Amino acid sequence: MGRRAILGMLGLGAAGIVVGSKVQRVIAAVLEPITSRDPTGLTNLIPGADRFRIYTVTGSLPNRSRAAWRLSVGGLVDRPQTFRFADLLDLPSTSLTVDFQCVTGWRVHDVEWKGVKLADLLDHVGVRDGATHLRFTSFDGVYTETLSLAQARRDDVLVAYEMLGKPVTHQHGGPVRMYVAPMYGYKSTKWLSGIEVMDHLDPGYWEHRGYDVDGWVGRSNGRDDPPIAGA
Ligand SMILES: Nc1nc2c(c(=O)[nH]1)N[C@H]1C(S)=C(S)[C@@H](COP(=O)(O)O)O[C@H]1N2
Ligand SMILES: [Mo]
Repeated sequence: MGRRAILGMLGLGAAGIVVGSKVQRVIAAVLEPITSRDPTGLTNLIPGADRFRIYTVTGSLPNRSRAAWRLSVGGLVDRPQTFRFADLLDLPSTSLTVDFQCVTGWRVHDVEWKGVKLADLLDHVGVRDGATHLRFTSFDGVYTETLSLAQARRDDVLVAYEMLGKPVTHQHGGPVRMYVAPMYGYKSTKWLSGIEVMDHLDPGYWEHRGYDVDGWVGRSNGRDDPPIAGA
């Protein structure tokens, strides 16, 4: 890789880093492009203490308390609702321990997640006939994602409020983020604030930038590995 390319990436990497030492900045900016096959999250990444990298496409890490957090669920549903954090706790909780994998190649094994199955939340509001897709929005104001209704109803898709055995931190997209276990990390919207049930597909942030809408681990974005057991 040419010096110019590395310098360019350094500039790109450093631009969005909002916490961490100078040394971490350099490590993040230099190692990531070299070990990656693609640029998801290349801008705005911070090596986390828990083996995750912290991604934010906006260059900042929104911080909202559980008390201030709201999730609006609307579109093709019988009972549109703005959920407060306590409303989530009223729904049955589900726990999963599975790997987390970013499409750029890093993986964290055996991450504990807890939250509400998206399927349970959808049953609570009642999905109307004609619905085919969901669109997720973030209170970072920029990020979007999508799932088909069938994907959204899987048992391993959570509206998550605990991660790594504790409340989802604001760096990781708390107080509430999506966790779509069978797909690459970009499908799991951080700082979740909206879910709209729709009758068509509206591709998400990274999908407008070339990533597969169906982001199955091992079976998308040019990967032909067998899917990871349990993921
Ligand atoms: N709002 C928002 N959600 C996001 C992202 C982002 O930049 N902004 N990055 C995605 C990507 S590419 C990955 S791999 C994971 C990273 O989660 P982490 O920052 O908790 O490690 O979040 C996903 N969800
Ligand atoms: Mo990612």
